[in-house]
Amino acid sequence: MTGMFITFEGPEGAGKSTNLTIFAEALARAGCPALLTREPGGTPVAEQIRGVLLADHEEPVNPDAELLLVFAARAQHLHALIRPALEEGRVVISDRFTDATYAYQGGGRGIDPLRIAALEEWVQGSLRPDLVVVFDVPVEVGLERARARNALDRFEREPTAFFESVRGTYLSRAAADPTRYRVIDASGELPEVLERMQPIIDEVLERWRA
Ligand code: T5A
Repeated sequence: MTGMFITFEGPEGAGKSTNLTIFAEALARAGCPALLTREPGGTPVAEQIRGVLLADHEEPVNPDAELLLVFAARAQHLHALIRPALEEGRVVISDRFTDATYAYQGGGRGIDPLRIAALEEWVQGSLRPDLVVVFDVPVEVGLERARARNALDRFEREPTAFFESVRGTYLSRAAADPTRYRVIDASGELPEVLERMQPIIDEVLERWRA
């Protein structure tokens, strides 16, 4: 692998998608065009799995089924999009990746992280993001933003305790590996958040040029 793999993470409404676009525009202006993608999804087949994951169903979705669907989508995404792009030396930025599985299926649903780690090893081998940017926001602030934007999906209707656990998992994973994780306080107005993101843009450009 010769490219650079960056993921954007955080609880609902943290502003990942908004900031990802701005981040990528800044890289492109500096001559570093990145491939943008998202999870669940990123390829036609994986997007269909995303549809199943986010939709409402009359039948309750079993947490193990949810976990396996997430990794099925990821296997396809890695095979058809991420690995080929990294092999071409590209910078790939994904709106969510496996940290979201630890946060939502692990922290939120209570699945043993060792089971997630086993699937991570199976589907990804040794591939891990080079950089994980965690947008941190108090749960209520993020949910308020998500509510203001559109109708809530299956995950967004979970209770507050679920999202507290999601947030806590992100923060503890980031604290355990400061070389790969960067946490951004995403609670302020957009210009403030952008200012906090600038050192990370500079860092990525420096690593890319090296
Ligand atoms: N999931 C995903 C799992 O359970 N397991 C997994 O392994 C994976 C990969 C994906 C769902 O799938 C789950 C997690 C998710 O619930 P999604 O629709 O992609 O669903 O959900 P999110 O990734 O959470 O996307 P959101 O769009 O909800 O959140 P974002 O991207 O963090 O927020 P964004 O940028 O869309 O902003 C939300 C709103 O806030 C405004 C924006 O304009 C927008 O309206 N905003 C701000 N407002 C004020 N101040 C700021 N600083 C703002 N920043 C953004």
